[in-house]
Amino acid sequence: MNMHINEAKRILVTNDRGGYTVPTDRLYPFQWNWDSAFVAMGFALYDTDRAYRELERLVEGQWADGMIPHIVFHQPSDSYFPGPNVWRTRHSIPTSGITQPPVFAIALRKLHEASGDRTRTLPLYEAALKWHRWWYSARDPEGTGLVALLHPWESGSDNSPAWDVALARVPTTTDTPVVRKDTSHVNADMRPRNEDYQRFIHLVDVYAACEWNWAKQWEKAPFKVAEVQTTAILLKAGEDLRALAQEFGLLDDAAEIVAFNEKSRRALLAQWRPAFSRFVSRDLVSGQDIEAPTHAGFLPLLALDLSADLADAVVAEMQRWSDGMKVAFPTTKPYVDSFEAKRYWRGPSWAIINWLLIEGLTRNSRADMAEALRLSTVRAIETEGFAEYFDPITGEGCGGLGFSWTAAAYLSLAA
Ligand code: 9WN
Repeated sequence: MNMHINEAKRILVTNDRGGYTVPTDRLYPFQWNWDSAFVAMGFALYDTDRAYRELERLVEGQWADGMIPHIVFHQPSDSYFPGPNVWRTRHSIPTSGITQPPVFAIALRKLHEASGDRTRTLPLYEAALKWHRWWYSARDPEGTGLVALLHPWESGSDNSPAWDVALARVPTTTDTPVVRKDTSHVNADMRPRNEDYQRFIHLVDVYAACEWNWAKQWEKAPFKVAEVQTTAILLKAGEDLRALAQEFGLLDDAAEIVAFNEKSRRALLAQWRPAFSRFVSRDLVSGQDIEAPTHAGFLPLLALDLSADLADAVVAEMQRWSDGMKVAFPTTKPYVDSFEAKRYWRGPSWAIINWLLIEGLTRNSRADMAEALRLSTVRAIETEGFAEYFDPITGEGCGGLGFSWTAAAYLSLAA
């Protein structure tokens, strides 16, 4: 058997903390939302019971309004900032107060197909539907079809150049002292800057002062971005949720989900910009398009069936970004001013983003590019190990090591 597969499984065992998986030891000592969804897809390939546990433990953190938080603090740890005392959310199990990309229902459908266990899928399906309803009410109160993020951490791509303009408006003052822990685990040059952290925590202070009431937050938010990557993931997850509703004979639910999906499909298509050959997000504070060239502009491939012309344009642009890279796919267009090959979401390649892009390329019948990206990802991991992410130019593994979602991506992509 491929020894890397054994190693990937071993990492998932090492990072197990009792039915849930931490992203990596010390740097991220809690349960993260979209990390767990990717991990569940990895487990679904060989241990469906453990995959269900991963999602069940995440749902323990779900709020009464339907939100599934981006972090569930199951057990205390002092190796991460900001912890529960900064979030001040007063949920029965301590959680953060913001969310993360809704990969959950994508994982749930794959898991259900692997297990056929309706009894175990159904409560998770209900949790997912509540969460999708939350997205469409709390994060799109005007019914545009694009859902908005109120914090860069909600994107999962924390310090992406996509947020530079919108985040610059957020003050650097904080009521909470910023006591970073990440830079004691990982080289500071690979992490967001101090100024970013001050703004991240300013936003947490603003929302804590709203007592985490979503309507108040919507009104007060100094950062509000209607985002194409999150909407694309929500739409794909919505398609999967609808398939489950249909299979379970829940026809009212299915009709409700179809309406969500149609709205988002139309809205995403309207964000296509031919001049850039990609989709763009919108800054809801300024009303402007976000033109920064990041990978998010290609993520709609995951959820849309593009016309041949559009797909050709997307693939040609993706190829231009990939040319000369040792490991595709760069999260920022190589060599523009904001590109930094090792700094987190400002250029590096991430196995989970590649995983989503591969699914999108396959859906849109671009098998050659999907295969090239798959091979590039698998090779990077086999050469450098299960790093958090990779320098696209040198291929070097960066950030945390023994990373759970890189292991899960490998299990799926190497198979
Ligand atoms: C904040 C756990 C998480 C990922 C995110 C990634 C990073 C956290 C941080 O780590 O974010 O949520 O403290 O840097 O950006 O995508 O879910 O792996």
